[in-house]
Amino acid sequence: MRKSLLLIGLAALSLAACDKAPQEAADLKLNDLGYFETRGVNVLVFSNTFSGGFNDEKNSGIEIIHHGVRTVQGGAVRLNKTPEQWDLVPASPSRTVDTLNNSIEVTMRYTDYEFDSRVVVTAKGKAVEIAVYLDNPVPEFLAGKAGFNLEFLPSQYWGKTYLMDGRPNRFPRYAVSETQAVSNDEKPRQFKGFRTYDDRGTGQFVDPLPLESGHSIIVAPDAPERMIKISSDDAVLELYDGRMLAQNGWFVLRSVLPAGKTGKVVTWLVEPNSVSGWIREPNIGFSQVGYVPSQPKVAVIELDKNDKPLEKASIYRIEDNGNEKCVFTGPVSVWGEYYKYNYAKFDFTDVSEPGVYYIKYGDYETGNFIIDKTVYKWITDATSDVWIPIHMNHMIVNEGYRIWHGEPFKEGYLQAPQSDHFDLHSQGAQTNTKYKPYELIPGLNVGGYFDAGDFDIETGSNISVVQNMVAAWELFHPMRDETFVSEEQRYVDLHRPDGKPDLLQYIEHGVLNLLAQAENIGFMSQTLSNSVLDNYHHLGDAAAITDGLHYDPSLPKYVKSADGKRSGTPDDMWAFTNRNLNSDINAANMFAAASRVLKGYNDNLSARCLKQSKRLQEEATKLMSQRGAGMRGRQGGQNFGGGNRGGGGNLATNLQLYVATGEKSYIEQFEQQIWQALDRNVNNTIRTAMDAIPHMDVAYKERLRPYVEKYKDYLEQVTNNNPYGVPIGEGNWAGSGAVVTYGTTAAFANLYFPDIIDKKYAYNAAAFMFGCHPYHNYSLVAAVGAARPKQVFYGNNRADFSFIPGNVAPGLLFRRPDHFENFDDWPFLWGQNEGTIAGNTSYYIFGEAFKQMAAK
Ligand SMILES: [Ca+2]
Ligand SMILES: [Ca+2]
Ligand SMILES: [Ca+2]
Repeated sequence: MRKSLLLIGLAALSLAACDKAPQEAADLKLNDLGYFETRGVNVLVFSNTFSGGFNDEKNSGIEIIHHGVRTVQGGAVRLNKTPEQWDLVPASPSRTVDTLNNSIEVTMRYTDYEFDSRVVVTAKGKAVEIAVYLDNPVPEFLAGKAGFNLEFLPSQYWGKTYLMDGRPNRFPRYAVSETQAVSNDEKPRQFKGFRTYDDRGTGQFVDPLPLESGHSIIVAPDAPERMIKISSDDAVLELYDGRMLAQNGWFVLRSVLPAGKTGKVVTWLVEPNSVSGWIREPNIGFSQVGYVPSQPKVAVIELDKNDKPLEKASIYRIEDNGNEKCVFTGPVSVWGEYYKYNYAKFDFTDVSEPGVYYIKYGDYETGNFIIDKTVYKWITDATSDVWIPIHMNHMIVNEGYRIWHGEPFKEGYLQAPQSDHFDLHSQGAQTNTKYKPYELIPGLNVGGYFDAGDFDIETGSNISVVQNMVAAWELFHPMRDETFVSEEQRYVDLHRPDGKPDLLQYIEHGVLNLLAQAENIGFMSQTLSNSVLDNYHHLGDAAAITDGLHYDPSLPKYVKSADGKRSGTPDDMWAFTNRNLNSDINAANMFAAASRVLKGYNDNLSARCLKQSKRLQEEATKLMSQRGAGMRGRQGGQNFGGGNRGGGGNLATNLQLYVATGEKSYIEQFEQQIWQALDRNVNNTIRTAMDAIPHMDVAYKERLRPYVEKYKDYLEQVTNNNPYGVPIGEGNWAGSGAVVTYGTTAAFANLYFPDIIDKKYAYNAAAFMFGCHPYHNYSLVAAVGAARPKQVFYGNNRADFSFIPGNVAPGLLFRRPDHFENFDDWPFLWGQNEGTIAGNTSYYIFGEAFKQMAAK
């Protein structure tokens, strides 16, 4: 099929003989939402700006959503041939939509170089003209460097062909083209002056050379849904492969801006092919994990606005002789519009007999799913047996024949000097510790969990990890033992029982690092993180990030001392020690809880936890009252209720300390605070309030009832907000975390108040996570969902287009103004595909609570 299309495409272009050129499509028009639109083609012009938290997030500038897939982005004046994440991005101080002239104008500014430019995009029939204007010539340093760039998603173009001035070629599957080494003096400044590369003492950076150049390119003539024609009379088009510098690079088409010129300096005509009469295939959302017989079962069908909803859909059963039989046909009810698509629902709750089924909607058949009371039994195992132990820092982690990583950061952590950072941290002028900048802080290279797709210890995340695990232990006592953990050997072996419950070992491992911080720093650090950007973006074995040798500035860079213990390479990690009292309070809360759980398992550690809990609680409370009203709780009402500070401590901490110590003063303070907090915000506080139920009397639970009723109103409101009935976030980081939190609280509310809170809210959350969501219907949890989990995630093995089992993707990323997206062939967009240790342990707790609820 592919081959014949290719032949026809080339023949049409070169011979104009058997003419199968695309049929005429309607012209591109500027729509009410401020982008250019025709059937299957959306051209967005800075609907999404380069203002994300992490510089170039590959989500901005001029973008093309081509037959439902955002295959092109990054259209802007850029300073690099193939921009990396930390290369400078332009601010866009103004954006003007001119409906009269069918055009959008955006100004761009690079403040580092006082360089301004404008881009005007105008609809011209089936194409857009992109024109770059300069009011002043390109600054001298940027002449020959600054250009207009447009980036193409590698996974949607590799293997496909292109024609540059008629010369046929193919987009490479892997980056193997050519580069040159150029003096660092010629490199445009990177984000905050950091450098993404280690030049190994050469004084040179790597500069990619073009794959092709010319005045006209047709990309993907062999794939009508991806075909785009681009031409320029006044500029040369150069095609680059961004993966030569960074695995997350895209194919880049660019034209250098001419030196010394002003006015209209570069003009491109860009014509994305529109497949005549194209209608996006329905996305039939259902739970890939399956359903228990008694639960509601509703598929959500996402439809192109040009599609007509069918009246009925059916359920087929796969019988034990392999035959397929229609067992249920029911009505499809239209839900309505939600952003760019139409939605309909198909309720097949009546199908409850255990078995293997699939959904048939018109000609579309879904993958199969199971109905059985056991389907949720395994939903947390990949997370607990594989993802969590692989993220144990300062350990060797083995699985069968494979070492996931060696022992990282053997040289320990240095006191951070005053500095900025690339992962949203900084170190102030004061260290607040007894250590001088660059001095080794002893004892920190123990325990703890990698943050996410990176390898730092985010203290806040690690605190919530221990809290999540303690909660899971106390509520569910999972005795699962599939992991061997030896802190003495610093060795972890997956799938090897060692007679100890894994969860207790994981709590111990988290606590070891946090205690080391409290004891050696005196309070909680912000983070233990990379000191240099050129090893922050590491992909692969965590033990290879640093050289394992203490940094000795008296040695030349790249040189080891004679005894082999020190090196002149400044790669040691840093501890960032700005003191955050909220973090200390959270840690006090966590240490109290951990102390309780570790008692009888590791008494020494338990006692140290309790000691640090009390000390941090007292110190932080005292310092807070000294700082007075200037100090605002940053963690929101749940963790730091306003108005309670004078009373000392926060809600959740007081509860934890009461449970740990039995001291009445803590619970009295908790009781003083909880009702006010519930009055202020029931949705954020109800979970903490329910956590107290096992430790309080019956009257307490009864007094909670009206708040649970109020919480139900909120659940109902969310249920009707969108077709999926869960909170759907629209931030730069997609919203799975909020869905998991929503589902967890709803599951606990059902467990404690089954007469008020129905199970359906938590079922909706689970279905969303397991495939019933926009864009595609894959399970967002790696390796969970028998038929079709997602296949790529932003883990530390993302360069292999793989995943770490049990990872939970942030999921459906919202792109302004109306597009949800989750790439499953391109792992590198963290806002869609990265899992975090805090998020994945929240999922673990959700899964445990949900399993209990479903089993009841
Ligand atoms: Ca991080
Ligand atoms: Ca174990
Ligand atoms: Ca080192």
